[in-house]
Amino acid sequence: QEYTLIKMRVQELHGKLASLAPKVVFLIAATMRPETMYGQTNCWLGPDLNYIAVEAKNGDVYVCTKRAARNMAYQGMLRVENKVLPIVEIKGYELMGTKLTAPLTSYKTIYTLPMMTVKEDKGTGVVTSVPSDAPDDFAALIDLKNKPALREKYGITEEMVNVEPVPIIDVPEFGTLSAPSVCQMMGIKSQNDKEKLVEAKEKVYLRGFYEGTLIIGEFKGKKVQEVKKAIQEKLVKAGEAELYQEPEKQIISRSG
Ligand code: ZZB
Repeated sequence: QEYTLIKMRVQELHGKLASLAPKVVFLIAATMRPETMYGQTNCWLGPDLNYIAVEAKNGDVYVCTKRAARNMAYQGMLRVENKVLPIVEIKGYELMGTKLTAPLTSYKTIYTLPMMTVKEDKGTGVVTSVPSDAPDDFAALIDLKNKPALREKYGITEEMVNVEPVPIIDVPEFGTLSAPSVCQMMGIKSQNDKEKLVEAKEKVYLRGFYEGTLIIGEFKGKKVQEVKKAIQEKLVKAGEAELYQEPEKQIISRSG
């Protein structure tokens, strides 16, 4: 599994992250869809997951799960190789509402928000949200917009969820907002509609990849299939992303 790791820069270091100043700190999101970064509206963290901050090769600080940090250490992405030295340990809920700067998106600031289905054992435990093209993201965002109690629980303000899906890819039949259209067609109203969301994701994923055309950015008018690699390379060259491999299966040690 090859992921593109998207570097989302933390704008202000608060709470447990304050001790990291003056270092530059990034939340590191793992994606299979670098071409959708034009449509990022927020970043998802699992509120109850454990995250750590580790020193990257160039002295910056990366925040992700310990499991992902270990993989990064073995891939030579961290200052210290082959082992994990956490500088800070922090729970997802302690990072909610963090302001981030992310590449390619038109939103100058995006916020970290809670998503209950973020998996600890996949990617980095940090997920970039593209509600235009990912039904899971669209459903989770709707929940936060519709449920004040959910926002309050995690200290999320209305301003933080005041974002709309951005049309970035045109898909035959689904239009330029595939995830919202498919969610509407299937009657998906919340992230709790789990079975329907699996089906929606499959539909949107396949059609978006094979038949989608970008309608934004320097590759506007090109097929997703043809430009995915170029967008990934462009992000890596600009220092805004890194490549990361994930072993298919691995033994997860509890001690770390
Ligand atoms: C941006 C994006 C845009 C994504 C999209 C999907 C879609 P897969 O193919 O099943 O392996 N993801 C990454 N890590 C996690 C995690 N720890 N927990 C939950 N979700 C995670 O899924 C890879 C995708 O799952 C990644 O790509 C990421 O969301 C999410 F338009 O990043 B994606 C129809 C899907 N569209």
